[in-house]
Amino acid sequence: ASTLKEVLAAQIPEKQASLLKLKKEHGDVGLGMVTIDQVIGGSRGIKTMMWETSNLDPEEGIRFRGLTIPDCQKKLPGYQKGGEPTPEALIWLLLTSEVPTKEQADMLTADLHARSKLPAHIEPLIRSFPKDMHPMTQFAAAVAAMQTDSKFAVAYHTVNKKELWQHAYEDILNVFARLPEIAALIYRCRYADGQVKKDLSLDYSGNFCRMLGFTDPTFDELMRLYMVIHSDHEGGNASAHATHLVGSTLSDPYLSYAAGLCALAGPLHGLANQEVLGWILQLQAEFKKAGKPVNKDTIEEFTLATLNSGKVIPGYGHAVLRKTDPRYEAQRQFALKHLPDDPLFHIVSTVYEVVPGVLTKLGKVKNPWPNVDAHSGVLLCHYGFTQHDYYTVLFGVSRAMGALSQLFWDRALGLPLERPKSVTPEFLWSQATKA
Ligand code: NMX
Ligand code: MLT
Repeated sequence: ASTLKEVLAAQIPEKQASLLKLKKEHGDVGLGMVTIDQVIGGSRGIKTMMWETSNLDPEEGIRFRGLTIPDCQKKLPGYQKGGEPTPEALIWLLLTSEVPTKEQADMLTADLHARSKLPAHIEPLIRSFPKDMHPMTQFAAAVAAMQTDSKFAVAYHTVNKKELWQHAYEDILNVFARLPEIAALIYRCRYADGQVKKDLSLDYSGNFCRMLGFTDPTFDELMRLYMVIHSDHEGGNASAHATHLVGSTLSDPYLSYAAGLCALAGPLHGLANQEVLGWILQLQAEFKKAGKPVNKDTIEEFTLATLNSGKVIPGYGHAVLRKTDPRYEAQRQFALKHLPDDPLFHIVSTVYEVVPGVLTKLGKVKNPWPNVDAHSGVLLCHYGFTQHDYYTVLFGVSRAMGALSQLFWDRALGLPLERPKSVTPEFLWSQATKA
């Protein structure tokens, strides 16, 4: 079988030619007008970036290279027959747009394991961080610090720019390979004995779970599903966009993804992963103290109290989606299969029955339905992974697959520096009064 790099090398000339033709022959075709509301309102809906690894439909949700999550579960090879797809298989799909064979996915597992050794200064750096530094701060700092190893940064000064993609490829695969150990070190130093034990006889996720200290094979399956569904969400989400933007300056993949992680650490984005579980635990603790039952009425009261205190309900709403996130549904199916009687799962399900109605009544929330973050914490908790201030790091290990697969194509296609035009409020007023 051809290696991943050989498959990609063979695809590049045709894709470069196609993009050139599109730009040359159709470059002046308009894609819709931009309103003042969109300029003030976080660029919602403006089509401003090309992203090929995935696409998000407001009603249907995400497709990775055209495949829905259930399609991926059916078509991508798993670690075990009939099990969840592996992240390695998804990386192959995201990069090449081809469904890999089991042999190809295994070849990539071996390649990632072979690349996984951290630069010597990374472990002491992580051990030196203050124990109370947020895990996402540690993660972003450690990924940026790995930049000493960047082949792309060196090649920028030494090779023809047409060859840069080869060096981007090396860095990107090295980032994929090393993120799990960095993440595991952060976890083990903060919450355990600081020791990380690898098992390279396993796949990428299985080995990650062992390094974190988890040994249950069902938890390995959960991690495979978790990583696949969190990998990519088209280009406009803040972490993918930040990676793409920084990468467009020809900053290397390490620094580009460190920027993506900084964006992911915000509570309106990936930090919602931790916020949801915090909210549910707070709900549980308050009800226990007040001797209240957990039911639809009490959850509605708690939801209203959160809103009245000027806070958002974490895990609900979305900038693009207008229906329940299929990533939520995939996790719900996992819960129904593996932990149907878990008390926290019951709370999550009751929250799902209550919150959309409450948010709809506010009259301003465009999407009252749950997003990916509304479910993940409860699944992790079930397997004893209770440290919720760490959860976004798992999201960060996963999001690299999408953001960096696209970054590969950004460099292979020679996309330019991203530099949109900003305008002043005076300009907007002048346009408003002209209209
Ligand atoms: N709880 C309370 N208010 C909300 C919520 C929510 N879950 N979602 C939206 N709103 C409010 C929003 O704050 C805004 O209010 P205001 O005009 O007073 O500023 C109004 O509804 C309109 O917002 P939308 O246009 O519906 O949403 P927008 O596209 O601006 O933001 C989110 C999308 C995801 C930032 C927003 O829904 C939110 O804050 N959700 C909670 C946090 C969350 O779960 N984030 C994770 C997203 C997924 N991820 O992993 O990144
Ligand atoms: C994501 O996975 O990035 C989130 O759902 C946020 C988004 O798509 O904007």
